[in-house]
Amino acid sequence: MTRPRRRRPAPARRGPGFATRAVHAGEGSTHGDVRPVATPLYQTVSFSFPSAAEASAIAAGESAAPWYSRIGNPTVAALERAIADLEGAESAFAAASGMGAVATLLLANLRAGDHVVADSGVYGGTYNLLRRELPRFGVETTFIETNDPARLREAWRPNTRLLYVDSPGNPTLRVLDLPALAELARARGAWFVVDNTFCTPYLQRPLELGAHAVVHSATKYLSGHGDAIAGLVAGECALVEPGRIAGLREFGAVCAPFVAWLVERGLHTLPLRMERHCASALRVAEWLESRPEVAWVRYPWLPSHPQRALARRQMRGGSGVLVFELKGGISAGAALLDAVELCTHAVSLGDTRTLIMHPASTMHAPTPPEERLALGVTDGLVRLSVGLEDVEDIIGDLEQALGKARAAGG
Ligand code: 4LM
Repeated sequence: MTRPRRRRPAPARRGPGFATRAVHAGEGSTHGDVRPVATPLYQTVSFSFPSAAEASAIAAGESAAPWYSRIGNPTVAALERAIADLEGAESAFAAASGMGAVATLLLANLRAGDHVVADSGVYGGTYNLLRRELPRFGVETTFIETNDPARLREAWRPNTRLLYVDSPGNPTLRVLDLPALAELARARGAWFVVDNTFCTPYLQRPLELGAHAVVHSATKYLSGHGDAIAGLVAGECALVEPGRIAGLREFGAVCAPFVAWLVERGLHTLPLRMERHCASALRVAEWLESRPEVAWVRYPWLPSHPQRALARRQMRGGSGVLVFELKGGISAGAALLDAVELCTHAVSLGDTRTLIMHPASTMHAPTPPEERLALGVTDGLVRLSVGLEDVEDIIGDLEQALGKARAAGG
């Protein structure tokens, strides 16, 4: 009699990996008997009601069937499903832009008398919304460097309902201790919201580190090709659903179906693109740091980054954005921007193309200089979003541009 062979224990089952989910998470749209492989584009305003009785049920919310694209559209829903999956969120909603997402989330969840603590490294548009617009509705914000526990304690008030940060900050690239901030916000009964635009869920998952919601300018890495403006919020239902239901219906900053289609398609290649952005940005950052014309470079994966150890704990890579300042200050920076040929002098980031820009004279131009400096945006700071071109060509272009800037006396 042969002894039964001992079976090897089955390998522990784990769910599909990130790249698999990036390709498949948006699937599930069907149209009658037709079973499209790619996400179908429902470029329609309304959906006809099958009968009067069903029309009433649909309008009353008793059925999930779509009926009007401001309230729900299957192409937009595919994108929402995909980002919720990739961020590990209960729920998600898509909006017309990153700012549409931020504004919808905040307006749907805050009320007059509430107080927000925000990191001073938040994106300029978010800063303006919190600093200049929301006070008209009775919502005050205190901006601080949230990595400083003493300042954080000092800024906190009994009515602080929300802690809002970007990590890494735009354009300071300051990295924040997300688990520590989550613990503090949760202990004090406040929401913790993280703008995850720079990292995407491929490099950083704030919800797993304790955040209640993440915000994205999907305009950037998620869509990835510089041809779509969109925003996303993903997180706990308690925070996301008011944004989706009241926020989008009444405030109306919905994502257009074609844009949602582009972003969802972009997600399929997100892991590949992010790997390349990270590898090339690190090479460019190291090269810039070795140049005599450069005063300093900041990139989360450089040993010289002040929060390098923290970045390596909570991020999988440094992403594609770096900032630097030339020794010749603002005039040298301007000469550099005029001299680049391959790099495109434009705002935005996360594009296939390498984009270079000067925040003090563009994004932060409306901010008074002393306020801007307090946000870490120095006069000569240049921001580079490293694209998907051959890295030798990007470095070659910067080299020739630095040469021209030097010749111009910068
Ligand atoms: C830029 N950024 O930096 P929409 N959150 C972050 C951002 O960088 C942005 C937004 C939200 C830039 C735009 C000109 C971290 C935008 C706002 O632009 O509304 O999709 O995202 O160059």
